[in-house]
Amino acid sequence: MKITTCLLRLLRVAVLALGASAASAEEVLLTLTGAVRDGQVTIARADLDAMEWREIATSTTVTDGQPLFRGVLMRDILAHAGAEGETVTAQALNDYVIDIPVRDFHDFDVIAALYMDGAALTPRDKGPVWIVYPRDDHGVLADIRYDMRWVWQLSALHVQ
Ligand SMILES: Nc1nc2c(c(=O)[nH]1)N[C@H]1C(S)=C(S)[C@@H](COP(=O)(O)O)O[C@H]1N2
Ligand SMILES: [Mo]
Repeated sequence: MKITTCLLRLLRVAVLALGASAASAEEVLLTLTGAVRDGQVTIARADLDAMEWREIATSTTVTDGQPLFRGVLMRDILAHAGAEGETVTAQALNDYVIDIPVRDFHDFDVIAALYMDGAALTPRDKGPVWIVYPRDDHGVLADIRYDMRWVWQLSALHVQ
């Protein structure tokens, strides 16, 4: 009897764990609106996992040294959403909003980063998604105009 109870409990823990990971894989990280497929496309972790991941080691205005960021190219996210436009209005969880020319994402390998130095970015720490430019690879990017486009806590992209 005890063994049965124990096994049942184990089974429940396993089922709960599976449920939790499935939920987080489907949890919406980014919402794209405007000139995208069907007017709205949501991106979950599972969608990003099906795409190519890139790394950028770069200095930033808010960290020391050159952290290693890992994420998905912004241009790949736009392509995935069928985006057709010249400007992306990026919005953050803290209501920060800024317009970014889509050109940036073709001129530079800008990523939507989910990890910094191997650790998942959390809403407390610029996450879960942070727009990261390859700042150290292009002199022109070390400029306030571009620093303003490093949106942390990114939640939505409106394409026009
Ligand atoms: N979510 C969010 N992202 C943001 C901001 C912000 O207020 N909220 N500030 C932007 C600005 S104006 C700059 S210059 C850079 C660096 O901001 P900091 O120097 O104020 O830390 O992050 C950008 N990303
Ligand atoms: Mo700024």
